[in-house]
Amino acid sequence: MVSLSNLTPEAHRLLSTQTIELASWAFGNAGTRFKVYSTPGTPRDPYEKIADAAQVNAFTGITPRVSLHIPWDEVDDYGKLAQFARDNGVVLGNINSNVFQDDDYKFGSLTNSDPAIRAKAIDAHKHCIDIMGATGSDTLKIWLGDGTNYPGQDSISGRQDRLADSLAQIYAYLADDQQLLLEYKFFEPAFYHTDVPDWGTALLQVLSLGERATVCLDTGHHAPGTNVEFIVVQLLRAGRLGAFDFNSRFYADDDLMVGAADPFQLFRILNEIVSLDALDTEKSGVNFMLDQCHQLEDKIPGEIRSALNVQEATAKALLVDRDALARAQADHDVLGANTVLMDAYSTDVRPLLRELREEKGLDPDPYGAFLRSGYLEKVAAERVGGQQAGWGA
Ligand code: LRH
Ligand code: MN
Ligand code: MN
Repeated sequence: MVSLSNLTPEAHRLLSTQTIELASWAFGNAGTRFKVYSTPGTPRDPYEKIADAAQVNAFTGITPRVSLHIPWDEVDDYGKLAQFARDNGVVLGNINSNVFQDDDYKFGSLTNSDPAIRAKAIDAHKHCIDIMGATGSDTLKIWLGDGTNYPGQDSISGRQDRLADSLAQIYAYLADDQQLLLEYKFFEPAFYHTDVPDWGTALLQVLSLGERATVCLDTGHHAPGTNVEFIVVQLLRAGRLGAFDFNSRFYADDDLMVGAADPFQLFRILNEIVSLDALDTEKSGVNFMLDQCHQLEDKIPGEIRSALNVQEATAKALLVDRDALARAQADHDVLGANTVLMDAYSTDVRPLLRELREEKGLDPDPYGAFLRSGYLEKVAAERVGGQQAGWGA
């Protein structure tokens, strides 16, 4: 049975300081275009979403930041919201812009050929940057629904030009200590072409902006069969992997719990992160976040389970015998190298993680401890008419 003593001191430090950001919208009701189911006790406003996110942190000890989506989380006083977060033991993280739910953006937002609509979309991002000033967030995260449904509908090249110009205006509005993340997705809501469909497009766009612009990799945003860890390596090598949106998928952008559909892929991703020394966010600048929707399962337990899945995959990646792997690779020992990876992946790291939590004064079983805490029953009684995530209706 492995224990903490099987980790090197550096691996122990990395595991014990690992953090994962949570998305506020994960705590709202979610569904598909067919139906949004409600969960008793669903948050009714951004304050309640933050309170729920804080529960995940209280029990796991590894999720101290909450990402907001604007305008889903629009409030009058962001300083007050940030203080509320701090009072609950967390801080506000990235600010995500939303320019995909307004009728004006039907034919595009930052890519729109209508100057007035494009200006409105740029202003929406400046508004997000103003909010960052008030919350103390340092990162603006942009995902666009922009694209076309039919060949010939618009000029693909003209849209790239307008996108580059819009992003440059937004980037120029950032303070020197703020940064921009551009997230790509291969399709949906657009079905013929999407304006930022892949890591190559996102990378080209951020490279022309400046050093404080990087790419966000959402694990659910690729065509089936894509080797996601290869993309991780490419972006890290270019110094432009800014963040992950973790989730898992069986078909398209399913937004299921990370590590549920393909725990081996999660391990392979974290293995590359560890091997390229990018786990320490302070040093590498890579922010790890969950971007999930909990349609059937309870949201707080779903987020706890997901955070633990990331932690388990990380512990396994940290257990990979790097010297043995390097030797096997140098010897072209195909099966030997693969065995080193599979040995780590097959290790049951749960005892080690229980020890780590005890070391931090946490309950070794965060999932069970939360269920026993009575919080779900309390909010179900207190909150009536919970909010939809703003997503998937
Ligand atoms: C787009 C996306 C993006 C949005 C979130 C709600 O599919 O992954 O990150 O902000 O979903
Ligand atoms: Mn995402
Ligand atoms: Mn998505």
